[in-house]
Amino acid sequence: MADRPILVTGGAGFIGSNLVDALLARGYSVRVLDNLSTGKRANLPDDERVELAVGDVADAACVRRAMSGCQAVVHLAAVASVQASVEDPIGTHQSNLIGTLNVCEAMRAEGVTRVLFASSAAVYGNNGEGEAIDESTPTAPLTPYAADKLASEHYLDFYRRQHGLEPAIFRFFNIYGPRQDPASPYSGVISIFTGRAQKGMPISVFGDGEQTRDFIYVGDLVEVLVQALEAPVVEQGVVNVGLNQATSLKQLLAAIGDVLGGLPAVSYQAPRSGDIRHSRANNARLLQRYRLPEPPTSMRAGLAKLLGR
Ligand code: NAD
Ligand code: UD2
Repeated sequence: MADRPILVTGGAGFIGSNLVDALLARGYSVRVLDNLSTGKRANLPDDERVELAVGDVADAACVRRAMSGCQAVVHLAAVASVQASVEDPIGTHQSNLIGTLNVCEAMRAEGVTRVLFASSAAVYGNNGEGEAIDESTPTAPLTPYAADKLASEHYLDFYRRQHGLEPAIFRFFNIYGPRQDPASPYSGVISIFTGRAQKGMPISVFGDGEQTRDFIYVGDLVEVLVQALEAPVVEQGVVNVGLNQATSLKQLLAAIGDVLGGLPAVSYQAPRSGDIRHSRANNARLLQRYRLPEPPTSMRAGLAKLLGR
């Protein structure tokens, strides 16, 4: 039935709340399961079609209750901090892998088959550095965060083979946009740089600033997620989500300076341990299966939206 809600775990977070907005705009009702550890109620609209269930994906009974009556799942809930997983591998494992298993079990019990999963480019580790990474690039997770993302992918594939689930697994590269919380030191670099620049606070670059990332605007990402929810069938195989564009932190800072008309002091510190130097997505499979906005949101346009310019 069209009015059965879409379950969005982590839906009060950065990506999740942007997805909730896109789902509402398409007439869906949404149930959000979120423990508000980094997500915020304020990220969600006051709309009767949005139900917020405050709870933990590590709690099987809680996930089962949230799954009841839903038509599909977008599983975004996780401790999205590499550093936190290094410092507390057991604690973050509860959210980042046990949570995925609880989602799979609840889907099986409730007869829900479509699930979208937020994996990460982190599963590639340093493999493919300096070239466009495609989905056949061998995985080499370097942290508990990346290991739990990769393990989640394998569990979802088990539930596909054994129980008929239809997982659409996306390896997000670096997502930015409104509601990425700059307050956390482990938030995305664009949210930290723009948040500090707007307040005139000094910016710290970890390394020489020549490291590159494949940044994609959150609005473009959620368009793909909605298409994947509505696709008649889900093709097998994980999908990289990026623009196949490498942007260095120095280029990022220049773009921020252009949009804001200047920058605060920028200092260069030691590189962050475990940091990947270059990351760029071969997004051929993404473009083959889904449609990005034409043209995709450029860094300048994305920053202008983020900074309200
Ligand atoms: P976020 O921290 O804003 O969102 C995560 C949400 O999950 C938050 O609302 C948080 O409160 C919730 N959450 C965390 N642990 C939970 C638990 N145990 N039970 C219930 N809810 C819980 O981060 P985000 O950037 O929106 O990330 C969303 C997903 O995308 C995550 O799985 C993350 O690993 C993945 N991802 C993000 C990026 C990126 O660049 N932002 C890149 C790759 C993958
Ligand atoms: C990784 C994953 C990403 C996501 C994220 C979750 C890759 C390529 N990316 O993001 O998919 O899963 O983890 O946390 O695996 N930096 C500074 N100054 C700051 C903040 C960051 O210089 O104040 C640097 C940082 O050292 C890094 C770059 O900016 O070189 C990007 O850091 P990030 O935390 O935004 O994202 P990243 O790539 O570690």
